[in-house]
Amino acid sequence: MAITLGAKEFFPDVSQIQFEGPESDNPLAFRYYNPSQVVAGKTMAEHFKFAVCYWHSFCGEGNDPFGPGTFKFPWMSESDPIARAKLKMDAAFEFITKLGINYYCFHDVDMVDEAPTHKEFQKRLATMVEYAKQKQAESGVKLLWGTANLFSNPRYMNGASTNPDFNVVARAGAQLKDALDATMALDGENYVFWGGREGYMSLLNTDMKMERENLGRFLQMARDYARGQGFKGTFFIEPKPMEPSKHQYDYDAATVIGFIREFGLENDFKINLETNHATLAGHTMEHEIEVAGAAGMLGSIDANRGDYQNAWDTDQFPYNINETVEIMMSFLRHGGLQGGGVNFDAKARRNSTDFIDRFYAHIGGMDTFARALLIAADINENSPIPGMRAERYSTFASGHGLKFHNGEMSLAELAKLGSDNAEPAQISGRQELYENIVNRYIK
Ligand code: XUL
Ligand code: CO
Repeated sequence: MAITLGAKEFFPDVSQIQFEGPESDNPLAFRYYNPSQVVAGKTMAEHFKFAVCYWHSFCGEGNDPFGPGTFKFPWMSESDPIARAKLKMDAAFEFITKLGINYYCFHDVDMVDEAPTHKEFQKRLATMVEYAKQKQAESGVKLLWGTANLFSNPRYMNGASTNPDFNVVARAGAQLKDALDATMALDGENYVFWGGREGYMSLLNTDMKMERENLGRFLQMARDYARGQGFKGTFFIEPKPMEPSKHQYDYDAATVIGFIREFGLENDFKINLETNHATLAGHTMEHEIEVAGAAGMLGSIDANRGDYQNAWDTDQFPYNINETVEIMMSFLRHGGLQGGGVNFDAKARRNSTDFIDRFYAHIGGMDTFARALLIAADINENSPIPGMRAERYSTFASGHGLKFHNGEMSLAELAKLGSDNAEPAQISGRQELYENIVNRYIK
């Protein structure tokens, strides 16, 4: 069947978004994101590998628990599911290309509507994978990661791989295999597991040990299958503490690192951290980056932000410079992302009803990250902070401290030093001075 690519222009009022510098007053331009600019040894494009997510930008219509969607997508009037999915993909690739973004991410069911049977959905997905292959080749846009949506369909209400019914686990396996195949067919660079319902609502009816073990088996099977098919990319687990489950097994970075090691997944899996998931877990995003980075598992980022007054996953676009500077300081400290990129898992607000709002949202998010990168690199290269941090730990740089840190000291030796030495002098942590320096560099 012949495929007509990009026949219609969906956003004729928007041309290619360009870098125009901080003084520009053009709302459809970048002020800080200059893809070819080298910062801390890499271009901005290489540091970030920004990605547009299909689900928020091209599927979510803005419904919330109190009302239906407010967005009117131009392809919705098309009644045939494949024709509708192709129009949506045309619009998506035009949008991604006009933003100068090189990557996208999807769930299987974002590509095309679910079908009455699994076999029928397989056919639909295969058609859309072929179409996406051509759109990628035509535009140069690449797939950062694919994933299976194993949480929306009512069959997954008690979990997917952690479901108490093996029949549902098997159904999830069918969907997982197809999503892996789709990701590999599109040269996806990574594959993500976010388990929204891989947790529990009540411990009264839950065998947690069995469910966690089954989740581990499911991930091992995914790895073994994809590696057997020649997949070279990285698998990511995306932590989130709750929502939709009361408690999710992939609670936060520290929990996921333990899980990865417990189930022997450490050679193939890293972590995809999401800002609003970090804050739901009672952490900052920079805390999560430090935890993943220290374990060598800082793989990818789902960029968004929460709301300080609302304790749910609001998925707003990044906007806060101070917070993003701290994120980028941790990011640079750990040498950036391993395999992944910065995916905008973020949605325009329900009352931001025009498509242009999605352009503004991505431009703002990209500029927030770019500006924060510039500031963080400046702090690293020119401010007193790296020196102050090194000085703070200088007793471990040589002598007894180094011996202790390297594991070359017994407790008896440590205790003798502690007992023989005079009471340690009080040393200030100087937190307020650090904060003042960061603010001074936010220009
Ligand atoms: C949900 C979430 C997901 C994952 C992919 O909170 O972040 O969109 O990123 O399943
Ligand atoms: Co996410």
